[in-house]
Amino acid sequence: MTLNIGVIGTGAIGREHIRRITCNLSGGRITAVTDVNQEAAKAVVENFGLEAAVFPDDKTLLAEGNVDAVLVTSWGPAHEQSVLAAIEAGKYVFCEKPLATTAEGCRRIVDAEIKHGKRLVQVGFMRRYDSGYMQLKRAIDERFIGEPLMIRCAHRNPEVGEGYTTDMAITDTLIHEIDVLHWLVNDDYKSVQVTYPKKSRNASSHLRDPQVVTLETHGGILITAEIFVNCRYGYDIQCEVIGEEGIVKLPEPSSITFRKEAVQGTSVLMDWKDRFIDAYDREIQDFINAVGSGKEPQGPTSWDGYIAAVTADACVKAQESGGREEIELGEKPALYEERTLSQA
Ligand code: NAI
Ligand code: NAD
Ligand code: ISE
Repeated sequence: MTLNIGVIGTGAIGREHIRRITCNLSGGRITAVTDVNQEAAKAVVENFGLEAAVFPDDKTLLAEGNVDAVLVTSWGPAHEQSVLAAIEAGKYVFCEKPLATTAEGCRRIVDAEIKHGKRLVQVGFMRRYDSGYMQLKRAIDERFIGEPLMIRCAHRNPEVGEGYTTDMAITDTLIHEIDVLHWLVNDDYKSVQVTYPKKSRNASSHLRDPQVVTLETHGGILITAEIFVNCRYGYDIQCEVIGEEGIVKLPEPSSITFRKEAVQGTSVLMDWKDRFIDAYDREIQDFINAVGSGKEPQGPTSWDGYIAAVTADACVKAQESGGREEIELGEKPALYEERTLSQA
């Protein structure tokens, strides 16, 4: 069966996902689109030659569109409303991070899904589908380095726009580490502290950049994550796990080495679209495969979106207080307990 998909938000990543579903992946087609900028939505239909209807808003798309599932790729503050409307309409949803911009908003989504009685939502934490992170996960699960003790990571962007604010280093950027690291080590966060090194002159006047976030897990693992969004030289994601019996490190994206004009080197990628291109392909294909055969989505859940939001809230509080802030998650609802594909 071909899954009919509606897209809510046809900006940068909305267009990327439409491109991959239309040109690269199998089992899905775009049948409906909407964007607050109606011209952007119309342009997408034209540019990709889609046989898709353009709707004025998410509610109309859900009510009148020929859709089995929707992708929510609008900007973060609009996600909650669209995801709640999709759950109410009983449609599967792939929602880009963040699931909602507040923990309360994520909790409303979790509660709506529990009321519906079945998981419908997958959150776009694509790093879990990246082959490098998958290799790290396998090594840790197989106890290749014994017990993990520390994690050192860095999330660097070449530059950000004027609209990027200090809290976005957490809610927009670190949110990927927040999701992938607790998954990697099967542990929950306990506390966080944020410190600010010397500020880069390339950062806008209102932005603290870089920042160092120190997270501690209940199991005692200490994580230091550097966020540096005006590093200029590239889009660079680093992760090193230090264990009792060895160290495992995220592989660099594969690339030719060159010798030219007295330099021996390797290029560094500049864009998130390229760095995680395979992971985006895999996460969306996995979503299509599961829901296209009537199964619950198998990727990061609404509860994972909630964990990320609660943790991000504590990180933002720690940015402001300068002190150590506690992270309290509450009990995981039964709907989100681990299960195999055949049980879903
Ligand atoms: P964008 O600004 O390029 O696109 C967002 C689009 O959504 C715009 O066209 C806007 O008009 C539209 N929009 C906003 N609210 C809407 C609503 N209520 N209904 C319909 N359309 C709406 O933003 P971008 O970069 O595409 O980011 C979108 C989302 O994707 C964000 O949540 C962002 O965090 C996430 N993202 C995820 C990445 C990842 O690595 N997983 C990378 C980049 C973005
Ligand atoms: P964007 O600004 O390019 O696109 C956002 C689009 O949403 C715009 O076209 C805008 O008009 C539209 N929009 C805004 N409010 C809307 C609404 N209420 N209804 C319909 N459309 C609306 O942004 P983007 O870079 O594509 O990011 C979109 C989302 O994707 C964000 O949540 C972002 O965090 C996420 N994102 C994730 C990754 C990732 O690595 N997973 C990378 C980039 C962006
Ligand atoms: C963007 O929204 C992403 O998700 C990228 O992966 C991240 O590197 C960037 O900092 C965010 O703004």
